[in-house]
Amino acid sequence: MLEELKQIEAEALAAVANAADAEQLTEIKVAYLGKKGKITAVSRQMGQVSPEERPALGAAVNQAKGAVETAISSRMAEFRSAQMAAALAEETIDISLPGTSLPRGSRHILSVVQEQMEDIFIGLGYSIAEGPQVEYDYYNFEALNLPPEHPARDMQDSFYFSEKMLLRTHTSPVQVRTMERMAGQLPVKVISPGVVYRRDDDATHSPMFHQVEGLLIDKHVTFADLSGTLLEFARQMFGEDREIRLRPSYFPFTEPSAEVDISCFACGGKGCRLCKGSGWIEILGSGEVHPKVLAMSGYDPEQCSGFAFGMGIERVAMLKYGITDMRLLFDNDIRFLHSF
Ligand code: 2U9
Repeated sequence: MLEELKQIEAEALAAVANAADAEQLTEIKVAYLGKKGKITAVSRQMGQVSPEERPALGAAVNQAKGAVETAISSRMAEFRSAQMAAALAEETIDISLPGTSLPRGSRHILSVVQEQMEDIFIGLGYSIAEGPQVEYDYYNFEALNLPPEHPARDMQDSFYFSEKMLLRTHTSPVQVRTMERMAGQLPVKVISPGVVYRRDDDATHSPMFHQVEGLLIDKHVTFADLSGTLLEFARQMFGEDREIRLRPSYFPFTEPSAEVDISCFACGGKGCRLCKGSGWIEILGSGEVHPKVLAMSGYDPEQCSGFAFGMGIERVAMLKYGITDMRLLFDNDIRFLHSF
């Protein structure tokens, strides 16, 4: 049987050496080492051999298997590298051809406008403050002097999680938290950009929108500082020949309060469709921080004063880019988003 095995091995090695391609090699592998292969058949006859001869035959079968396997793998590697060399010889790459261009994304117009606004206030020495979107009733309302019966506190107008927690309706709580953290130190000079939530939904209101609010507290901060700051903002945002107009208004957290209009950048103030003939466009709300609001967060209204303002980023973006429906900003239609 040993003799027969030697012969089979020699036959297999010769076949491997003569194989013309990878397919033939695979056939050879099956014919000698497969389930019904010749070497496998010899190992199956182990039972018929005397116990004394068995170890020698076992070793010989393993040796023959190993030798044939090694020969097949090395021949297979030869075929593979020849195949690769042929493919490479055939392939020509013209490196002067233009590459395949990948579609490029663009930044959302709201992010662009938010960053423009941030840059203007950073230039005026403000820092950016951020805070949670899920807020305590205390920071969102109470610390801002909104009385318990104020309509904004109604379930109809705000999104509540519980009696004490809600989605912030403005970014003012970020400024309250900043005042607490500053513990009476001066100056406080921050803007808080971010998303806010109100139960509103039509062409000019969305249940989720964005604001930039600002707060400056220091010694001797006056209404003139507020007016000068907002004029500078209006000119950087909407053009250097803008004027602003302040109209008396009311907010619980500021006293006195003012709505701020900018001279229309479409007609220069003469009156047109954009400004509805008035020459002015309402852009933000503002005022001197209410003494109660200062005191509640650890600032002595006898020692310092402050101003605050707030505006909607969507409104600024819509005005600047002539967008007539706020919902377009949130529809995620790529044709709209790419158009800026
Ligand atoms: C503190 C004290 C006062 C922030 C202010 C406004 C006026 C205002 C609206 C503009 C359009 C909200 O997005 S909008 O609907 N905001 O008119 N916001 S004063 O006053 C503050 C903030 C924080 C501690």
